[in-house]
Amino acid sequence: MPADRLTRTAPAVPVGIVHLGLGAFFRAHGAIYIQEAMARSGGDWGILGVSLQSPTMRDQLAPQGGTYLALELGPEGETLRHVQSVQSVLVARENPAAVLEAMADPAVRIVSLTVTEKGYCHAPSTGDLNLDHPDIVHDLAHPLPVSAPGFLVRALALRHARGLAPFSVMTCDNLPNNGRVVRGVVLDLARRIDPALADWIAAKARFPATMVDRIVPATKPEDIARVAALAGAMDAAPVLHEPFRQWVVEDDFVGDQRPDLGAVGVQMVADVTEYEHMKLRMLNGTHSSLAYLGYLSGHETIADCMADPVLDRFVQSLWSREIIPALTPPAGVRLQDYAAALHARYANPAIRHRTWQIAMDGSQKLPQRILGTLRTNLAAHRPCPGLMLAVAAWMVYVRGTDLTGAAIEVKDPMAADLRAAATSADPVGALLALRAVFPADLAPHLDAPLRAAHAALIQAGAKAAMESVL
Ligand code: CS2
Repeated sequence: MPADRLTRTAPAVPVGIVHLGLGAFFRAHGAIYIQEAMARSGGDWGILGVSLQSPTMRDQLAPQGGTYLALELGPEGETLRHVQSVQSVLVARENPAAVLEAMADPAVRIVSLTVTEKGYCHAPSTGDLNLDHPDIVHDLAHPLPVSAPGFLVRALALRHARGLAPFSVMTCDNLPNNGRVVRGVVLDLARRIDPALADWIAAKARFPATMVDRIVPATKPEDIARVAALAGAMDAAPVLHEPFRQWVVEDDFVGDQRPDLGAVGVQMVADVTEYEHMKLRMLNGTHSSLAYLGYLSGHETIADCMADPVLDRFVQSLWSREIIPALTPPAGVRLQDYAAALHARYANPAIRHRTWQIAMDGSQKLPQRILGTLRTNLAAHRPCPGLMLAVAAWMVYVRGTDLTGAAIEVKDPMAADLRAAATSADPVGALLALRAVFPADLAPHLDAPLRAAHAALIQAGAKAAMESVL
């Protein structure tokens, strides 16, 4: 491995954005767009990254001046980029006061977030703030927060007290109406701390919704060696990603202050809803379906799933028979073309995106990815055996043992409750009773089809069950 450590080569840019949740996805998506927007149109939009929990990212990036390499993996070739838009990284657990001060800096006009679905501390089935969440209980009682909503509220409180304008809160997580969700949790928390603060935030802050898309598998140890060999310099935290990218952003920022994203291919729109539905249901909905059914069929990655003719036909049938008929396309988009493009992206053999990684946090993902489509189809009396099988596969997966009895490491904030329900005498009934996942009005309609799908999986196995619905 080369001995030289990657270093910053471009001058530092003053910080205009604080980003909460500096994971691989944002570094391979938003940070690259923002770098391009500054190169094209200027502006002091340097990014200060914040890791909410772990010091790892800071420890990896600090010796590299915040910079890192992004390796684009196309079916026909690779492109390496040096990303330098992140200026430095703070660790919230270590020094929450420093993070609040950074967010209260008058030069900061945007706080963006990729904190994953569970980071919003809401009930996925309703979008409401979960007041029993331990981090929210903590943040109501202490001025130095631990949760993302807590940081947003306490930083906005500092700005309010100092007579500054609020920042725009730009969520980049895979949630439907993500702008509305983050606005809702922030206002709810703020109102319980100081009603006048909540009124000010409601009147003056902005929460543009966004739809984000790029497939970015978690970086593996062998990737680090490969990128170092390509670059001739050691990067402790490279990101690997597919060529495709899309970002649709509601153009609603405090004082119109934002990087010139429109100049670098970001779609700036008045309403992102139809794009979000399309992406969450067509991409993430099939990703999760392939994750559970693919894992139970013994496949390690999405590309492996697509090389299996049964899963390939299954996912195409999900799109054409169950998901597309239940969607309203954004203006000018043909959903059949969107599905064909997804199919090619999934099949990209250079992207090793593990089914296990996508299967993570299913309790937070199923409502917006799959249950919304099921609801629309039930109302239209349209059968959806494939998506029922996907939900049933999740019900098997969260037992913590696959269909052969081998152990699965289930990662989910509700893992203990899921396992207890999934291993009870009535797994389907007990899981359907979890109101954080299944809304009360939907659950009874899912009962019979899910029992049938669950039984088919256990009796016939994942592949035979999928074949039976094709
Ligand atoms: C994936 C997403 O891990 C997951 O749940 O479905 O991260 C997916 O790769 C991205 O949303 C693609 O834009």
